[in-house]
Amino acid sequence: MSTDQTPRSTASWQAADAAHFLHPFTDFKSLAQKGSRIITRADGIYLWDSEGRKLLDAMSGLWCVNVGYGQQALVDAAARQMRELPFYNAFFQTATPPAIELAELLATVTPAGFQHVFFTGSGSEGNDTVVRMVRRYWDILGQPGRQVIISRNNAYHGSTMAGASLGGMSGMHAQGGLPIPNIVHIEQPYWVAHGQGMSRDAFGLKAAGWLEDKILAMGADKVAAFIGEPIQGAGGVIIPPATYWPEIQRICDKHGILLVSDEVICGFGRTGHWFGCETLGFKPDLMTFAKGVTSGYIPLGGVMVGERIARVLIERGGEFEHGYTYSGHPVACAVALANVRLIQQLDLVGHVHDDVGPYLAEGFASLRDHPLVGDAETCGLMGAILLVKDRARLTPFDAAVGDGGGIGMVCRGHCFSNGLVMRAVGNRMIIAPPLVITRAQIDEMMALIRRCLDLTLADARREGWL
Ligand code: PXG
Repeated sequence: MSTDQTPRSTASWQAADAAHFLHPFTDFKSLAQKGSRIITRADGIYLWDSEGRKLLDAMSGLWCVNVGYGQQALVDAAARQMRELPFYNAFFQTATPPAIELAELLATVTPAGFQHVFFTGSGSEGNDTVVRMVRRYWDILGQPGRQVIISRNNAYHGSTMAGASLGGMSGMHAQGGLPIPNIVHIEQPYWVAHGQGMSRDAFGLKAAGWLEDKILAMGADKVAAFIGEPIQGAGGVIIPPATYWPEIQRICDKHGILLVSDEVICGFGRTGHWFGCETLGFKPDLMTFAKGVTSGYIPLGGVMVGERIARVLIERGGEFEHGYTYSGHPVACAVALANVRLIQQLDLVGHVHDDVGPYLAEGFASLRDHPLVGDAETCGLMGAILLVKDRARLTPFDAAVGDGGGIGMVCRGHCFSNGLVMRAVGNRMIIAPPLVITRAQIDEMMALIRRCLDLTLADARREGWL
C-alpha cells in the first residue's frame, strides 16, 4: 500500500525511488539501474517486502530494533505524546515531562557515575556533542591545549563532519576534506589483520599500547580524549581480545585522558549487559548512544555525561553553546521511555546474557567446521563469520570475486534470496538480530546461514575462486 492507500506496484515504487530519493552510502547510478528492494511491513524479527516475500531480519533494521517490530507499547506512547504535546523545545529554560523522565530513567540503567544526559537526534550528533564537550571541559579546566581526540582505523562514529572524522573509514575521509583538525587515529584491535602469530591476549595488550605510543607522540598535554566502540559494529563486528579495554582504561587513567565509549550499537542490551563497556570491562567518562534507546521506532540519540565532566560543566562552565532543535524531543523521549521499560519488563538483558547469547555462541561455534569459515565469533547478540579461502592460513579471497563486490556480497545475495538479512563487511558476514529472538528462531536463522554458506561455497568451487 502507498501512504495514500492506493495499491502501487514494486516497479512503480522503484521508478519513483530512482527518480527522487538519494539514499545514504549509495552509488546512486548503480542503484537506479538495479532498483531498490522495498520493505513494506514488519513483525517480531521478520520483514516483508513489496512482493510479499518474508525475510528474517538478522540485522535489527540497522542494529537498532532491539525490542523487535510491532511492539504496541511504543506505538501507544508515540500516539499519546503526539496528542498531548507533539513538540516543545528544551532551550530557553523549559523542559517537557518525557525528556525529564527519560533522563531520570537513563541515570538508573547506565553504569554508576552517570547522572546526566545531553539529548541529540542521532548517534552522529551525539559524537559531535562529544567533540565539543570534551574540548569545552579541558578549556574550563584551563587546559585549552588539550584538543586532540584519538580514535581508531575502521571505526564508525557517524556521518556528520565530526562523526566521520572520528570514524576511521578511509573512503569517508576521501570525500569532503576530512578529518577535521586534531582528530588522529591508531590501528584497530583486529587480531586477524594485525595479530596473527601472537596469542589474542598478548595482541590485546599490544594494540592498547598503540594508544600510549600515540599519546606520547602527540604529547599527553595535547590529548583530550580517546573514543572507541566497545565492539566495532559497522567495521565488521571486531571483538577485541579481553585484555584490550582494561589496558586502554589503564593508559587513559595514567595520562588523565577522557575515555569515551560509543555505545550506539553496543548499548541497550546488545552485548548481554545494558552497555558494552560493562561487558568489555571499562568505565568510560562519556557514552554516546542512539539506535537501541528507542529500538529505532523514532530517531533519538544522546551522550551520557559522567560526573567528572558534569560537575565541571555545571559548576564552572557557564553556558555550553551547543544544542539541537530536537534535543529532548518529547515524542522521541516518550517512545524511548516505553522502550527502556519494555527492555526491563521483558528482562531482555538477562535473556541475551543467560539464554539466547550463549545459545547463539554455540550455533556460531558449530559453523567453524564449514570449509569457508575461518572464524565465527559472537558477543551477546552480535556475531561475525570470517569467510576465507584457506582455513589454516586464513587466506582471504580475491577482493573482486563475484561481480567485483567480493565473497561477502556473493553470500549476502544468497541471504536475500533465501529470506535472510545478514550484512557483509568485506569478507565478514555479520549479524545483530533483535534481542527478543527465541532459541527456535535462532535455530531457523542458523539453518539459513548454513544454507547460504553452502551456496556460496558451491559458487566458489564452480567459479574457481578457491
Ligand atoms: N556510532 C556508531 C558506533 C554507529 O554504529 C553512529 C555512531 C552514527 O549514528 P547515526 O544515528 O547518526 O547513524 C553509528 C551508526 C552499517 C551502519 O553499515 C552502521 C551505522 C549507521 C549506518 C550504517 O553497519 N551506525
